[in-house]
Amino acid sequence: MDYFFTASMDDSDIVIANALNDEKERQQNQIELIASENIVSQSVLDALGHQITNKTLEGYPGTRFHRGGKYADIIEQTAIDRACELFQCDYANVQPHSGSQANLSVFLALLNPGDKILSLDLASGGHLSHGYEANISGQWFNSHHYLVDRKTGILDYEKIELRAASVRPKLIIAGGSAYPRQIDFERMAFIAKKVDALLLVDMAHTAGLVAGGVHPSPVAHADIVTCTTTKTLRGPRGGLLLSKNKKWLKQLNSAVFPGIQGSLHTQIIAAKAVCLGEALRPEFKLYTRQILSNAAQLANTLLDCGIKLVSQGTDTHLVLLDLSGTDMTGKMAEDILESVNITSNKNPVPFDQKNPGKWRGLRLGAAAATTRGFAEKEFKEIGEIIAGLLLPSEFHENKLFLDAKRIVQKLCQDFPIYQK
Ligand code: DSN
Repeated sequence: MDYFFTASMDDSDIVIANALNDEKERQQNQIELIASENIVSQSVLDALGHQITNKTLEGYPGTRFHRGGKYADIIEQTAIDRACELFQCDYANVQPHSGSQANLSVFLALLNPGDKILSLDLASGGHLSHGYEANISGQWFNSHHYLVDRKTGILDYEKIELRAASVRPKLIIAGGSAYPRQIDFERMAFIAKKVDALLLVDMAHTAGLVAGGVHPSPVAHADIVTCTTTKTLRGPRGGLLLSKNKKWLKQLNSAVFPGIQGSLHTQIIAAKAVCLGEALRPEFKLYTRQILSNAAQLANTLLDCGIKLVSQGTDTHLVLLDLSGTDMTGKMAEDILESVNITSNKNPVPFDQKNPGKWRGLRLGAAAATTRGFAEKEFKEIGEIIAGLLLPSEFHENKLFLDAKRIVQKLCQDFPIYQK
């Protein structure tokens, strides 16, 4: 008997082998503009596919519940040390399986069911795991939200301060998944302190930019910082917990394990260690600088072509198109872009409707296409294509579509992700 199933996947599981090969081709031939995506290095992939996936471990390095963890301990401790060096903090937990799990463990560590939390409204750029009714955070906690300014699309700290004073939350959350501007973390910490609340910053989208030194770090200001390793940080799918000091170490570690998670995903922790090591290299700073420059180019091109943007631009990797006032919804826009091999996602704009089918926003991000080598010139071309396809045009529509498809194909061929 071949208990080991030694045959290659092509021979043993053609359904999954074909889907995986097709996915690789899709990535090669589409321009990825989903703001939460990136393209990981071969070393990250090697860690993800490593035999260490076979290892079961619970607990933390040095205090495990299973034997055989000598090498996994080296890996997890290295990931912790690198996270602390990269983000200049004294505490890191590298076990959360995702950003949402990282947030949930903060809630378990610091809150009791029914406590009040105050976070950025979803349509203003917040995140489901920050107190939305569809998420456990909205079901177990008494959640309230603050908004961006209706006119500027930018956070109004005086209004946040007033809201905090009236809600008196136990926890304030800053950060989200579709706010294109920098957040004044010092001001948010001041507001939290004034009402005796703790401050959690979720820097899932900007962690790589913070690591690269091109975006202010929340670490010195927040009680706890969470992030994913996936997006601008260019690592595996997973989360991190960070804190400037060890004040919450016991509560946070116990909240992750055994609070909400069981055994480690050892292969993911190895991949996190690799990505954190990559982010410590000088080239990563250059990479993050290029992301910002590319996103600014994309935003300026779209504005020049007459597309409205939430907050009129960006300070980050993220650009949010505001299609209100046109006949187009975000869903229609993502369909059109996908038809020419540009991948994006619909998103609410501030004060948008609740129904995702009617959202008026389209979210774009520059991190993945920057990884494949695109610079300002290519982002200008992409911006012009997007504007041409989304704005009413005097050109013959079919020609516009065919030209866009041809340009995208050429860009993908000129900047391959994978060698054949
Ligand atoms: N939070 C989701 C996003 O921003 O797309 C997934 O990471």
